[in-house]
Amino acid sequence: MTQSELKQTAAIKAADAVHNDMTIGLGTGSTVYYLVEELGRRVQEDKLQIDCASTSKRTFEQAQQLGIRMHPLSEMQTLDLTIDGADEIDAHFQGIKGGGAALTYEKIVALNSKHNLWIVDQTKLVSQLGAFPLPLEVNPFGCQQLIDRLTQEGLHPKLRYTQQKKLVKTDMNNYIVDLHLEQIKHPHLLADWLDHQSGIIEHGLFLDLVNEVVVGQASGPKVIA
Ligand code: ABF
Repeated sequence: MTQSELKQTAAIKAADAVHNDMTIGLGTGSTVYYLVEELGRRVQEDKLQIDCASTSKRTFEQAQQLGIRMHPLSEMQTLDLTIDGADEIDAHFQGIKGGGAALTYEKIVALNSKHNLWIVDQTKLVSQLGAFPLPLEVNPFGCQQLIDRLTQEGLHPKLRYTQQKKLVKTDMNNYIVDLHLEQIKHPHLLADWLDHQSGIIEHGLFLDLVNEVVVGQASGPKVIA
């Protein structure tokens, strides 16, 4: 099976956790794309009744076009369930997210959800976090000074650009800086340091947040809780 097919199997399996009258947080990324497609099908064909909030404009637009009832997060109570993707997940269910430049809204939605479920293909499962560059959403104001400070700390920061060599902008029009760390031995210590750096709006360490992971694999999707 291709990586896309593995993602799709995980997404369709995760859709089974969505039932009538639930409030759902919809994540961002190519795996979640398949989830939204499947939920849209169930809304249209099976008359699934759900109310959703999104972690990005692109997910909001995709879901709305499929007839899924979408709301601003601020109009919702704590969400019953949020389903999102991830870039890395270790054995302790700690994760890195933000490859899709939506990490700030993703963390806000995750923190306002009773249950968080991640859908991934098996390549996302790692023994130690850090091979995937750790995304930071940063304020454009003073960004270069922040990058210089991160460099002095030995964190190997790089501004993220598109393939067309344009600066990546988040839905809030901020920049993304990726930390090329190779390995993160103490994610909680790093997260705490990053949380106290002016100019960093959010980091991609999602720690002690996810409750359940659905992994797309050739032998069929596997639920890990
Ligand atoms: C999003 O899902 C991001 O946090 C993460 O980068 C992405 C995973 O990418 P994909 O599902 O496209 O592999 O939540």
